[in-house]
Amino acid sequence: MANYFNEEFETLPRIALEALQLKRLKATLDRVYNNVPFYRKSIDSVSMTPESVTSLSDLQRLPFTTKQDMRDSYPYALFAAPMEEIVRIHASSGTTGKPTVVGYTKRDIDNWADLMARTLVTAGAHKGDIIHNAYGYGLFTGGLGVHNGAERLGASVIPISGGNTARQLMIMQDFGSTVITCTPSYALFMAEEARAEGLDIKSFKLRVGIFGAEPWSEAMRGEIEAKLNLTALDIYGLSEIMGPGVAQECFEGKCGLHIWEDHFIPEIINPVTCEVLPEGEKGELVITTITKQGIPLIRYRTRDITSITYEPCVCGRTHARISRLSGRSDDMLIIRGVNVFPSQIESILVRIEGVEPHYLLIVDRKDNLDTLQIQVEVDERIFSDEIKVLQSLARQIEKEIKDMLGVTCNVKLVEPKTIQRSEGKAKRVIDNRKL
Ligand code: DLL
Repeated sequence: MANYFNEEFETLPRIALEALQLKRLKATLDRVYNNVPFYRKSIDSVSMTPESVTSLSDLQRLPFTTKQDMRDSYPYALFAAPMEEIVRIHASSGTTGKPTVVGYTKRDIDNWADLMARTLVTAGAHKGDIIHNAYGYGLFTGGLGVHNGAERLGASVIPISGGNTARQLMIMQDFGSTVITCTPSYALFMAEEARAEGLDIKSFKLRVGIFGAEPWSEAMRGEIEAKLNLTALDIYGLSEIMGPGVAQECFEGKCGLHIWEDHFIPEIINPVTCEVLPEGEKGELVITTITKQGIPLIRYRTRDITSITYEPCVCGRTHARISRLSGRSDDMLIIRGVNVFPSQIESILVRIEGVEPHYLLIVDRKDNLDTLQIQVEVDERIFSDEIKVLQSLARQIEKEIKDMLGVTCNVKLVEPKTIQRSEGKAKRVIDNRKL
């Protein structure tokens, strides 16, 4: 039997869960229809009203909300509560232009702390744990989101934020941190730094790692678990919807992330045709928030690719599970017509002996043809081998990628520690075609 933070809501039978969703959806529609001109217009545009929604399936008749809609509403036009009620503002950096801004009422912050505490417990954390929170504090939701949840749970949280890795390691060891929260790429970087400093990170007290905010793979999980000697679990979230704690893999099942359906209604759509897909099919995750006051979003297109299952889970939680996020529909590379996600390449690289999970994909266009170069680090042992050995390893990787994914690439093996490390989200792709 799993530990729960809020057993009643986490194990709500589906009928009760759906009844609650409908009630909350209607209240949310009412709120946005009356407070946000954008939503009044979009709901009017399909000749509906909040009252005309009488079942959950009616949601499918409502228009989507996109990142562009959020940009067009910069900074506050989608807020559904007066500014006097907004107690916190976060923003996501985005790659171009202005950030996406989100506002929270006191109740939103309170719900977030509850959901994040639930998320931590789902990952196997409990009171008495020392949570080393290395997600960045600031406008990014990772740091403060995890922080408030850890306090709500009653665990001891170390608000270390990202950066200064040598100091992180010292504190982790001396303070006896039992849970670590950061991006998966930063976790690997910490392991590497520990090794360089002669520290045996495997003998630290870390028991669980809660990693997310960027795509990663099963192979990378194996690598992290072996290098840090802990159980690595996947956490999902996005600032537009709330921040970390939208979905979490459970310690018991370790198979898919429970999406908290008493606060969010998930749908999976075909990103091209926008039709809603059946259970189990891969597509873009669309989320409707049903408890938020500050900035509720109706059918928000996350761009994240996953599938959903309503199968019961060993942990006893009744909330649906989404599969590991395999990338974003807008991060998908199309190389000579073949669709490739960076995470697919990562899965192949990590399985190959001597290859490190630090890589960079460089896409270019030469003579109207796409080219893909993969720069990947190899370990010191391999790097000091003869040129012939290196060449044959590079050719082997090229062949595996061609066989598995159908794309031709050029592999360049680089010296250990030459690919830039990140303390937050890792940058894996440089697409020069867009320039
Ligand atoms: O990354 C919130 C967060 C913080 C989640 C800490 C987990 C842990 P944003 O900066 O708005 O918010 O970025 C959200 O990051 O749409 C996904 O594309 C990606 N992402 C987040 N979690 C995962 C994950 C935070 N577990 C965007 N796997 C999302 C893959 C993820 N991608």
